[in-house]
Amino acid sequence: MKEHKQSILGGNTVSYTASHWGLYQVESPMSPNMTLSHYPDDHDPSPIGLYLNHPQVEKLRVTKPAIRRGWYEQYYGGKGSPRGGDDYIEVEWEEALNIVAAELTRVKTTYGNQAIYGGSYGWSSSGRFHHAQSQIHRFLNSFGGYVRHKDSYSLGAAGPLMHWLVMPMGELMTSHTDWATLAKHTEIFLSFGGAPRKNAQVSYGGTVDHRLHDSLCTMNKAGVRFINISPVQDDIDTEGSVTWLPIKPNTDTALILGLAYTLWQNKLHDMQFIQRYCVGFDVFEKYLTGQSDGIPKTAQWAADITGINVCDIESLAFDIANHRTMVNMAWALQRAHHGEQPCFALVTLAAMLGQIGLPGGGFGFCYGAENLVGSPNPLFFGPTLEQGQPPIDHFIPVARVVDMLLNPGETFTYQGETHTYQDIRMVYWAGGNPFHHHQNLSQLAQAWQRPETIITHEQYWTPSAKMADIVLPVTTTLERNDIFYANRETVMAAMKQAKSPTGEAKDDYSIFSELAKRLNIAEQFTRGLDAQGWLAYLYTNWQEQMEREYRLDLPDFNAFWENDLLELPKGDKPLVLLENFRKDPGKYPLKTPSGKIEIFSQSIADFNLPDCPGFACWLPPHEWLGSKKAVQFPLHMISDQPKNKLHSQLDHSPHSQKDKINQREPIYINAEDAAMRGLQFGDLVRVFNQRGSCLASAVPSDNIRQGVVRLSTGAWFDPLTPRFQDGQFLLEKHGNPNALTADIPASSFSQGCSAQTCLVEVQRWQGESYAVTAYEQPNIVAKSSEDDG
Ligand SMILES: Nc1nc2c(c(=O)[nH]1)N[C@H]1C(S)=C(S)[C@@H](COP(=O)(O)OP(=O)(O)OC[C@H]3O[C@@H](n4cnc5c(=O)[nH]c(N)nc54)[C@H](O)[C@@H]3O)O[C@H]1N2
Ligand SMILES: Nc1nc2c(c(=O)[nH]1)N[C@H]1C(S)=C(S)[C@@H](COP(=O)(O)OP(=O)(O)OC[C@H]3O[C@@H](n4cnc5c(=O)[nH]c(N)nc54)[C@H](O)[C@@H]3O)O[C@H]1N2
Ligand SMILES: [Mo]
Repeated sequence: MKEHKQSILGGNTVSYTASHWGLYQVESPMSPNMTLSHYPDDHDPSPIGLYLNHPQVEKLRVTKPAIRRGWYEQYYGGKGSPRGGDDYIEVEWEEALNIVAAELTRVKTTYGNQAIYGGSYGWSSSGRFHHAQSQIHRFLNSFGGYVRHKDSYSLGAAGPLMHWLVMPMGELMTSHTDWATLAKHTEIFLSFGGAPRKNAQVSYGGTVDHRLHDSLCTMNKAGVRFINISPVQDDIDTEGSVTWLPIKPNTDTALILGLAYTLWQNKLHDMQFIQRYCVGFDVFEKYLTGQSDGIPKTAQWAADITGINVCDIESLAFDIANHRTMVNMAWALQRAHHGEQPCFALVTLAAMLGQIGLPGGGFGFCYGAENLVGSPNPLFFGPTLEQGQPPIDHFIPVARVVDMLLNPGETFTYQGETHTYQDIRMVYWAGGNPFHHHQNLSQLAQAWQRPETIITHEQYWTPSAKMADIVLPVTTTLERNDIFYANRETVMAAMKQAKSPTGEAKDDYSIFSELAKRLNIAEQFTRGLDAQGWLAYLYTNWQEQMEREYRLDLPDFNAFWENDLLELPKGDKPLVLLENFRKDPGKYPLKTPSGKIEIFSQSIADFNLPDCPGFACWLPPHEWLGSKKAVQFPLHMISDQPKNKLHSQLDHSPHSQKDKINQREPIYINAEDAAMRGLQFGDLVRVFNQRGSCLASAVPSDNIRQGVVRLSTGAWFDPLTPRFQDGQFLLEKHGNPNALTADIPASSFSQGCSAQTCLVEVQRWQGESYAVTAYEQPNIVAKSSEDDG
């Protein structure tokens, strides 16, 4: 067990809490002087979590159950107003819970469980028990089921795809070659989309040691050459030189085809590797050489599409063939129209180089997306709350939520199968912010008028809370006990309550337990346990399983809880992705249909989908810098992950606020593009396209390719008019890129989110400088005697 870190500081103890940004120390827990500080062993701690309890953050807490006036009036037989911009009536918990239980019962008996959408996508908070999605899914399964979601916004195309090509995405994420092996063996680190330090602040569940920055610097000192192919220059920081090839967004597949062609033309591809470990190269080769479509995918062909110089492409192909090369690719590339293609291309290129399974060679997907990737520590499993067996089997691919709400009864395809959208009457959300994460938010606002009831559990008055009918206030991580565990970390921690709940906030678990009592499913849902009982149960199950499978001698729950930190074994040998497969493909076959790497997937080809043919090919996205639409909207907008927060979480904290300019999110624009538009640092601009518009503050920069702008996600959605009528044009005041993105699936294969495919124009804003109102609470009124009559 880790040395007991509990210490006496001015008479007060230290405990721990965790967030997706890391483990933090809590000094003086449960006292008015409670403060958060970095975990001392973390080499590159993230400041994001230090603000969890800041007064500016607390100011926006939901403190009491609140019901939207229009819905409340309708519930009691009145006419009621639509969603968006409405008042909220605060009610007692008893009334709120009775109403939610009655609504759940009404919807279930009138329409059936398939009328409830409980997908509830979102990152919520870290902690193994109070994981909002697991809680809501377990609850709704106990209640007879719900329409769920599959996959994520993170990996909407790659998630459904990678298991056909090489290995399931989840396994791939946790089995990358470790950083030290890269420093020792890699000669060239070629990355499509960098390896951003800002993104590696985050790791699902948390981390005790942020490794990316030190690791990249070590590789740099070891002499690794870095080549970054990206529309932005600064998404990889090695404290040394990095060659930047500024590519047109969404054209990486064409570039990789140009590299592949150059390898093929010069016989630099490893046919022995391809023959022993892959299937389908012959089909791809016909396409590559133009035998099947008349177009050889030469370096010149790729240069014309990507904007990268032909000599650079050719010399890069020679370089990567003649050196130990790690080819890395950001997930952002597949969050795009035809997002499957860069995934195919990545695997194909790495297979042609023949270094998969060798130390320091092969591919990464993705170093930099999360801190987990490249961890040298052993992979175990964590304590997990079972969500229960789904009693009904309806689902949507997660990003198809608007299509589902607007088109009940219509069909969609997914991995070659056809399914039907259910007729949704109730949406129940806990732990996500759809008015942050979804594309084309004005369309979502319209689709959001369709269901009869929308319920959300929230900590803060987020844009999604303000679009819900019933808002139930929930605790933050600091206000409850939980267990921190994350993959390939060396410490597990007791996350101890650090402060009392604000207002009347309750845990998601206790809300669902109260509802379960009213719905006669308490025994199934709670198993008679309170939250602390569950922690002991989850831990003990885990401890026994770990002892059985890994022969580890672990403390019992009470000892773990008392001691705060539990040390898990560190990695002591190099990890190499697909090493065993390379050593013996017969003994260690892949989980693909052929057991080998599928450069061409016959299974996917048999689905007959024109937008996903089954091998790496260049399919132009619906809009990009080479398309006709670029005449009207000449800038490609990248909406990447924000550096000062996790998605929309804590956008209201001073840490996020300090980077806003005149209240708005900065939009980075190439200095020449800015000059052409007469824009200077800090100018208020309108970013627009045919779908919507938003205000932002211009930041001219040489770190971004011409023709590209970067507007990070996370600024709380702040429409000028909160109630959208059909056809009304959106003006968003704060700089939320999803005011502009298209809600178009990556393809009919995956139906993934395609946020990175988006053209816009930017102009100086001459109109009124509307104040940002995203951080204002809705108008909250106390209940009057007329309200329920
Ligand atoms: N344009 C564009 N859009 C994107 C992306 C992009 O690259 N570009 N990226 C996409 C990606 S990869 C993702 S993962 C999504 C992220 O989208 P989300 O995961 O929906 O975003 P978050 O802001 O993390 O939302 C989590 C919400 O849960 C609440 N919460 C936190 N803890 C708890 C809890 O314990 N209980 C309850 N009930 N609530 C809690 C928080 O207050 C917050 O409102 O966004 C996607 N959207
Ligand atoms: N601080 C912070 N970290 C996070 C998150 C967060 O919200 N905040 N979110 C986490 C989550 S949920 C996820 S899924 C991961 C996402 O990880 P990613 O999807 O990899 O992250 P992004 O920041 O969207 O994009 C990474 C880089 O790809 C580049 N890029 C974009 N489009 C293209 C393209 O067409 N071609 C090329 N070559 N490059 C391109 C962008 O310039 C950007 O620098 O990040 C995680 N990390
Ligand atoms: Mo994500």
